[in-house]
Order: sequence, then C-alpha cells, then structure tokens
Amino acid sequence: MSAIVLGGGDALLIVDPQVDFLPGGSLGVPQGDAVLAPINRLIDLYRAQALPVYVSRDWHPALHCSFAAQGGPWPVHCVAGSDGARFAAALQLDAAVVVSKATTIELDAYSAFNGTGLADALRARGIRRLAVCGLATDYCVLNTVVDGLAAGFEVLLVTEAIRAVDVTAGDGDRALGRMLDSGAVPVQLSGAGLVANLAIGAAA
Ligand code: VGL
Ligand code: ZN
Repeated sequence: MSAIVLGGGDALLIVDPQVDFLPGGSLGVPQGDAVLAPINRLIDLYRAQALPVYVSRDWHPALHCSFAAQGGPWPVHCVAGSDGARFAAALQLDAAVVVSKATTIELDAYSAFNGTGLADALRARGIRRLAVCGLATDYCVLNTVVDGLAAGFEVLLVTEAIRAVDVTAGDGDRALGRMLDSGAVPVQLSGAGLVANLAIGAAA
C-alpha cells in the first residue's frame, strides 16, 4: 500500500469552499457540495496530528474586474462580507488560517499564492508539503497547485475533494492533467489516512 505518512512540514490547503461556488450559489460548481464531506475528513486528519489548516477565499470588492458588468467573465460572486462569500456552513474551519485573495478592484487572482504572501507564511512555519482540495478544479485549484509547485512546495492533490466548473466540457480533466504534469501527486482518503490514488497515477 502506498500510504502517505503525514508529519512536520505538512499542511492542508482548502481552496475557496464558499457559498457562491456551491450549487445554488451565483457561480455554483456542479456537484460542488460533494467536496464538503471529504474536506471535513481531511480537516480531522490534519488536526488530529496538530498540523496546520489553511483556507483561501475569493474576497472581491463589489465592482471587481472579473464581474460581467466590468467586462469580466463571471457573474457577481464572493463579494467581501456578503453571504455568498461565507465558507460552507458544513465545514469545521474554526482553527483554520484564512487567506483572502483578489481583494482589490483591478486584480483577479485564481491562485491562493497570488498577492497573498502565502508562500512566505508557509515557509516561515516550516511547511514543505501541501494537501490541496476545494473549488474549482479548473480555476482556483489549478492555479494554486501550479503556483505552489513553482514555489517549491510538494503538492498532494486530493482528487475526491475537488470539482470543476467545466465552462467547456473537459476543462476539469484537462486541469487535472496539467496539475499532474506539473508534479502534483494524486491522493485519496482511505480509512484513517491518505494513500496515493493509483487509478489516476496509472493513467497519468
Ligand atoms: C473561481 C471563478 C472565479 C474559483 C474564482 O475559486 O475557482 N472561479 N473566481
Ligand atoms: Zn472570483
């Protein structure tokens, strides 16, 4: 069995698990709510070993450049302080470190590393490896994983705890391929821990 042994230097990074990205939200990801149960299991797993949990959030001003009225590609979503910007109520995020991104009108940031100081904050805590999960596979998860690898972190991608917007059919699959090509290691929950996702590893 290819179990992943967690220890010092590991952290969990949950990407944008926000109400607007869940079904019914203004930018709802199909089956986005399917990530919530595995993410809670991941939080339990990391917390049980006193390992840090980070959670990023889209935290846009009301006239953000990514919104359609400003010429951007998206409907209004995740406006700072709004109900849609809240974290999914089902998640146990009490002790998580919150990373807000794309907080100014003129900057969009799909990556949790873009303009947030996250890489330095992680290094300052001795973190070398991240397990990444959340929404959406083809935007913020993709860019966070690629940036995290480029910044020198190892990335475990929890494949059952991500879902894609799929504006164009296949976007999520292509994003997964890019993340694996960039060096992310696909993993899944198993019993009390994480194991390599051999189904995906074999196909890659
Ligand atoms: C996201 C579209 C626009 C994401 C954020 O979190 O993946 N997608 N803003
Ligand atoms: Zn956004």
